[in-house]
Amino acid sequence: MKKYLQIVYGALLGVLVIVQSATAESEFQKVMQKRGLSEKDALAALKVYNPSGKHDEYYAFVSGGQSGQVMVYGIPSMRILKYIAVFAPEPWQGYGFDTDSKEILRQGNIRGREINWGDTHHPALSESDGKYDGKYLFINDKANARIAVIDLKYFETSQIVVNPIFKSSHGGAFVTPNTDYILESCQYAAPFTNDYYPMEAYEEVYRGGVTFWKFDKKNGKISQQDSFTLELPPYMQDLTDAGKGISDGWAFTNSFNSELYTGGIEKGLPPFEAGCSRNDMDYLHVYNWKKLAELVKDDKNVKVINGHRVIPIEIAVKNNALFLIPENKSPHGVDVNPDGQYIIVSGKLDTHASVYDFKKILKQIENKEFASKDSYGIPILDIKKSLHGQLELGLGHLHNTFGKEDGTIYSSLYVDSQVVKWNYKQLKLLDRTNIHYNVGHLEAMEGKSADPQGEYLIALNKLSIDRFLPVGPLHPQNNQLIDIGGKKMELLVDMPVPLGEPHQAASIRASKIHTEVRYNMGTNSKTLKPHVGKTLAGQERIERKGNHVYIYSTMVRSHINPEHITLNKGDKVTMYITNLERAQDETHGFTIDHHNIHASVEPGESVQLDFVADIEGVFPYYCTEFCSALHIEMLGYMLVKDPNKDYGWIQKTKIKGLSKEELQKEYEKILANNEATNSVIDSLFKFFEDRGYAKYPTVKNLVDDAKDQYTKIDSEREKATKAYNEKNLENAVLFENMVWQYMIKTADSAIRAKDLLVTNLATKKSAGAKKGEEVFHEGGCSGCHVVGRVSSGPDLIGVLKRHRNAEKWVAEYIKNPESKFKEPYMERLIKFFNLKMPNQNMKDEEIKDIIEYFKWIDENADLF
Ligand code: RUQ
Ligand code: CUA
Repeated sequence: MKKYLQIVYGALLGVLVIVQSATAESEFQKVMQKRGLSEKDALAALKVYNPSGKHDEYYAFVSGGQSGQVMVYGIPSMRILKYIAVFAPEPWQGYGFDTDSKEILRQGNIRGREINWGDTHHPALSESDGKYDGKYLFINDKANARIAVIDLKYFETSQIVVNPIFKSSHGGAFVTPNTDYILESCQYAAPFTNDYYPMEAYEEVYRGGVTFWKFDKKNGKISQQDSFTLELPPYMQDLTDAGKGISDGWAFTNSFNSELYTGGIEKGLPPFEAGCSRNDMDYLHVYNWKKLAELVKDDKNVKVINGHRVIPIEIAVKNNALFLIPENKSPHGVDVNPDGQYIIVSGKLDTHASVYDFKKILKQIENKEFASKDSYGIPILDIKKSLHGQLELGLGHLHNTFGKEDGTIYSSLYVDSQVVKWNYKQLKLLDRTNIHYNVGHLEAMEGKSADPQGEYLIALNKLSIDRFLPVGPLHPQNNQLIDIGGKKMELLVDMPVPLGEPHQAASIRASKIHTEVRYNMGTNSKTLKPHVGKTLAGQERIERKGNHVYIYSTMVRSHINPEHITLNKGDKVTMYITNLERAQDETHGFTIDHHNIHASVEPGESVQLDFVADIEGVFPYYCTEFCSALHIEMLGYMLVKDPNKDYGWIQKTKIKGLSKEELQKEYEKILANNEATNSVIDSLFKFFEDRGYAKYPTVKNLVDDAKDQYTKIDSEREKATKAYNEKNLENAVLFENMVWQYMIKTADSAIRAKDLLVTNLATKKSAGAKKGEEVFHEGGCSGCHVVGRVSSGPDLIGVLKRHRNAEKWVAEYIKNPESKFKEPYMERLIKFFNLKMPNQNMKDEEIKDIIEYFKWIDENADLF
């Protein structure tokens, strides 16, 4: 009998589980149905969805194309985290609008001209031993042959260098395995000097090349005087990659104009596109950069052009440092595999991918076994003897990225709109998937490093056509995330990119990036040194030297000091602003109306603004970041008067103020108010101490911030008391008001800290209690009930103890409130709150969960 019962009980339990999962499933299916999603869609959503607060596994740094900046998003969520301003002004970051960032932007001036945009193509992460180290990011500007350095501690551009001899550059930025050099190859050949030469001089004077930018990892800067260029024939060099592992010390650059074609469509000649693809073969350039770096030390080996050292072709050839290997015509990407033995060249106009074997290349070089020479005297290796093999992939093969398993590579097919997975060692096709549409670059996680991580792949598609809501003829780009964790590739999600053409992405495991949350007080974020205008609290001042006015100002929630600046028309103004905040994410922005200036001043940062006060008038200035409840009050006035004008007619107008008695009353009122607020703060601080808040770093940060605000009260209180004693009631009221402001700021952080601390301390909610909490909020209960406080309805702490047989009573009451209205206790409550609880039509299951939630509340009653 007992056994029989056990079986029945077990069966019942089983049914219960099934019923439960069936209801869960039906909820799931209801949503799927409503949104028209397949099971595959739902699965993809689960793979990319980050609930609030959950971080991504990888960062992707993506070139912003013609926007001239770099975009940062997270993988797998594909949510944009930041745009890093690089070659173009970015007003919301103050980039190009404050003096310090202008200095960076203006490092990119060319021949005295301001260039305010860039065509960013290839981001590259700094490497140690061929692996990404998370310290720096580099990016090229194809249009103006420039390279920028971005410091990944701050996600800010810290340097721009202009190539002194190239007029355009595509094959950058690519780094050597320890980031000794950043490689930048030229694209459209042109004379190295800045002089005019007709197209007829193409073969003789126009040149291509590769620049080796010397990078100093310690101070994070490119040293221009230690950099140099290898001269190359005008073959229109395209992409580049540095060798690693066994090919460390070498680098590879392909090209697309072995024809040396010069165009001339307007003269009736065939266009470039025809002329540059007439030959069957173009050249892969193979060169030994370590040897070149030695050669350049001897002045005899270099010619100096525009102040920059260039190693001529003949010198490189004479020293066995430069070779060519034929490659199928007009290739595009060139990628060295993780261990450095294989070099994969994309076909573009040929359906084949070519896999070169570095060991075979090196053997020919060592044996001086050359097939021929080109017209510039560069030895040409035999293609057959250099190839490991070729594999037919499809049409429009542009780029490659490496997978985690040995030999796996993913390639993009622009024309076929596909990503193919294959094995470059076995020359075997493994899988193929459609993308939307016309993919250029692609990036598997850390896929170009010596240590690829696999997992996900992004396809950077050039066209999106019908994928998104239409926004006019200019469509967004489409970055697609593909799951490559399994045998088959699975498309997960599309991400519209509302920016330029994002060419290439570089991805890195999130745990490798270590950013700062604030600057040391008074830092120039562009030099990371103390700012000349660093101003601490109490040092605010305005100094005049002739007609140049220097303003040393500070910003802190929620005021700007000074608040009045009076100038003479024509004054030159240098304004320094220091953000005195230490709290995470408390940025202030600054602008003065009508003066085209803007700064974003991050915690601890000092910035400089320069302008001329050349128009008369009254110009409000204000903080542009919503930094506190009193952000809108964070303002001041710049008043510019004309020194040659007579303003004598302006009468001082006086509005009748409050009477003494009224002021006294107001003063007392605010004192009482402050006292009440203070006791709330006291209880919060006591709560923190009692609960050992310091063990929780994020809570501690917030509490420190609260305490920091609180310390500012004393001096305001002193001023208030002093004013009161001097019978200046008006100021006494105002300073007490300031006390209150600091209390509110204290409370603001403290309440956030308390919520966080409570989450940390509370017992774990059961599944039912969790559900119940959701229902409680979504069902509208929280509209009247606040846990821990009497609000428009009673506090619910202890609600399960206030009635006999309370669980049953509360359940019945939620189910049908009216049934209890006549009970004497309820009659009193209804009278007190002047409200009757409405029937929210809760289901039994929901009511059960709410009661679970109430139990949890009672368990943690002392936390509220
Ligand atoms: S390139 S889409 Cu500018 Cu890297 Cu090939
Ligand atoms: Cu500071 Cu708004």
